[in-house]
Amino acid sequence: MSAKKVIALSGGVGGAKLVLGLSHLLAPERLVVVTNTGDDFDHLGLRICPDTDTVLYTLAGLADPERGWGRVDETWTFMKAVQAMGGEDWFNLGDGDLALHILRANRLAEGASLSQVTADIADSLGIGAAIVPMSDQNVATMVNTPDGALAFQHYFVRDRCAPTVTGFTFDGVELAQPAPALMSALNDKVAAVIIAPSNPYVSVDPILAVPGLRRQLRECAVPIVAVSPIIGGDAIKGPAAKMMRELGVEVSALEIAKHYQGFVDGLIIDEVDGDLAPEIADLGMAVEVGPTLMRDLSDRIKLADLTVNFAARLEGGINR
Ligand code: FO1
Repeated sequence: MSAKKVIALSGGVGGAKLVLGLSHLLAPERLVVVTNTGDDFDHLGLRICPDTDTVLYTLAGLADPERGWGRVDETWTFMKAVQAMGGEDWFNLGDGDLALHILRANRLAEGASLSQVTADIADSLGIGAAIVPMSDQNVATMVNTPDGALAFQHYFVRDRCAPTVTGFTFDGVELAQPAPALMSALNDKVAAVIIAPSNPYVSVDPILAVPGLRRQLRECAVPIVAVSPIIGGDAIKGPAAKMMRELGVEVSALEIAKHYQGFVDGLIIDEVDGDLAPEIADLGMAVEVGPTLMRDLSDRIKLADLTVNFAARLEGGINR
């Protein structure tokens, strides 16, 4: 795959784990990580970008290993003070995390774009890979429920994913354009597009909903491979399995394959799901079976290696 770029589409915690593996495998100038901004929202006067920040903290070695989001060794003086003054306290901003939020809010207020600010923060944290929010225009994932639509963080954090999900909309996406660094990556030499094992409905679909992006990724004419976030009929973290049940689809890697059918060239599924491989292949995509559970750094690097090699094997063999 030489010096060509690898474009990875990622949500938060699960996606960031594979991205970390990729960052150990590829020279920094070869890795372009496109982050979901559908989870972003304004809170206490600050622009919060959870998935982008999770990727930043993970690649900088600053992420809290238990929570997955926010910074390790965090302190919570700010939140305690907010609580004491009767402020909104359902969304936790640690003291160190607050520093990032204030720096970002300042830059945005000065007129910098989200992708410029993110690139500068990545640089300041010593991250060599390009971390690119999918768009500089605001997109807001809305979770539809029988009682109406909920803003994503209200659904996810405030209501702890309890409401029943009936569907999703990505408010503002029709006016969104791919971020400039993503546009230029698409025009560079690309080796592969990798979809991290992130929630397909609320982490990957918002990225693919940016007008023209799905087509532009296909037009790179390189293998597009996804890693299933469903292992053995369950999601490792987050509400993906609950969402699938509520949407009336089977919680299985086969359903992930159906979701990405027509867009991806290959899907990596876990060894425990190996018996699904023939049915997935019947959908018209290549299947790779391997260990996809990422417990430690070594697992992350191994899965990244499997993913990059799978894509490399598909190169040239793609029927487009
Ligand atoms: N997730 C929570 O479950 N509770 C929180 O209080 C919370 C705060 C938070 C602050 C900054 C940040 O970047 C992320 C934060 N997250 C929190 C995680 C985040 O909202 C979700 O994990 C993602 O949006 C889903 O990918």
